[in-house]
Amino acid sequence: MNRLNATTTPADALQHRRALRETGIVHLGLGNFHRAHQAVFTAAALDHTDGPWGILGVASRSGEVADAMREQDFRYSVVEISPDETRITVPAVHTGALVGAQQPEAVLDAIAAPNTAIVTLTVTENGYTYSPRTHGLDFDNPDVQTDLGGAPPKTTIGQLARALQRRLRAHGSPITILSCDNLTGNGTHTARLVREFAEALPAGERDELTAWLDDSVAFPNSMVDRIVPATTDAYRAAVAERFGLRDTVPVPAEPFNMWVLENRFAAGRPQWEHGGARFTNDVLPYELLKLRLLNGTHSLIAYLGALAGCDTIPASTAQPFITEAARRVLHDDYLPSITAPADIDIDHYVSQLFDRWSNTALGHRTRQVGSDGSAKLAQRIPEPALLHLRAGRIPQHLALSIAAYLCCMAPPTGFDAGPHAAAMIDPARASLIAAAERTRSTAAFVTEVFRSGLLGDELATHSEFADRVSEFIDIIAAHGPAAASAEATQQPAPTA
Ligand code: CS2
Repeated sequence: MNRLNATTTPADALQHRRALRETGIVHLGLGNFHRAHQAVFTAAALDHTDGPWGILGVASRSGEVADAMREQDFRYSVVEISPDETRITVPAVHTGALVGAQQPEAVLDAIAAPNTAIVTLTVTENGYTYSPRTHGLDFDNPDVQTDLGGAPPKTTIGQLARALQRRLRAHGSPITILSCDNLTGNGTHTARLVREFAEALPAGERDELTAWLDDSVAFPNSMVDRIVPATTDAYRAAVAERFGLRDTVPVPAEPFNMWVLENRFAAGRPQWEHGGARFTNDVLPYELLKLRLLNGTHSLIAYLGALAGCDTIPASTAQPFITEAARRVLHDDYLPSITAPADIDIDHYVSQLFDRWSNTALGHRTRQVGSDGSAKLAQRIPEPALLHLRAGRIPQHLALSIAAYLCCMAPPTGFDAGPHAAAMIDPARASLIAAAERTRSTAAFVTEVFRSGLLGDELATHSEFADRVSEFIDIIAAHGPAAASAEATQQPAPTA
């Protein structure tokens, strides 16, 4: 079977037909999310208006996607999947692919290149090397220290700071750094981390870089949304069947796609609005809406689902007790913590969420959403939990979320969390297991988890919340996730 490439791409699948002449964007994090989100918006922008907006994609470590993209002339399919239909398009917006760990100098040069106007990031919550305690740069991280020492950078923040330094010395033209990760105030957060890196440099370097950051580098905030599972052979087969072509790196995605950004770009941007992107001066309400209602609830569904033996998110929401827990965490715990943006019809948004989670054709796995919980939950849970706790109320389903997470990571003695929980990858897993082994009771374990700063420091001061987490862990271990959910949902909903 022929390979998908520039010659074989079916004309009606191609999202835009312009010849890409120039690279204007360097993207760090060449994973599925970027390829089904920003790439698709960029293709729509180019379909409307020509511009120097080719994307050089940088994978952090693995060469799998970069190599395949090179072999396919940077073409790949986006397989948009719903129970009713499968739509396949080829965005064709990439002009190159690098692997950061193998070509660190080439990445710095690409960001420093005069025609690069934007660096976009999807490096996941874990990729920002920040301390959950201070939210600042994690100076205890050995990679941060090596990067500060001047070695070829390993961390994203080191990469950005060193590349900006190179750019400043070469020509100093303005540039935008656009985070597309699920972090509150992702642009502001990235700006802070890059600045802290710059401030830790020797005085001469520090002063020139920090002054230039203020003058010439923009860090807009953005909210990104599209459910994008991992690629499986089923999607490769869908492309083969539809096009008669072999694409080894297609990306599955749900039909829904949303992007809300601040319109603060230092050196121009593609007209992403032609793909449906919205520009606003205040992204925060959209970020909180999405991070809490979608991502926060998603985590609870994934952990309860995995513990109940469910492989996928739709299989989980098909269990009435999980849908009920999802409904309650969303309405009782998350919704009161946000102010919905004026143009969002909240009832419609919420009912769409439940439809999106029950997209059975997509097969989004509980282990994918459940992975990296240590970094994800820190973005999703502490702030809304604190709002309730300060008002004297225990957010039952946030406590249940943490309990279910901990049961997946460090299953209590004698409790089998099952294969889906075991398959979740999390950098904190080893230390959570060690903490569970060290402590003699569930309560002591939970206290230690809170004290470790994983969920920030303030939550650790609310022992009534830790007690509830510990009770839910005991119920899960003794009677299973459905019994723990029943216990949580029995508690009355808060009165407004
Ligand atoms: C999910 C997100 O894996 C997760 O934690 O909640 O990846 C989610 O699917 C996306 O943010 C949807 O936009």
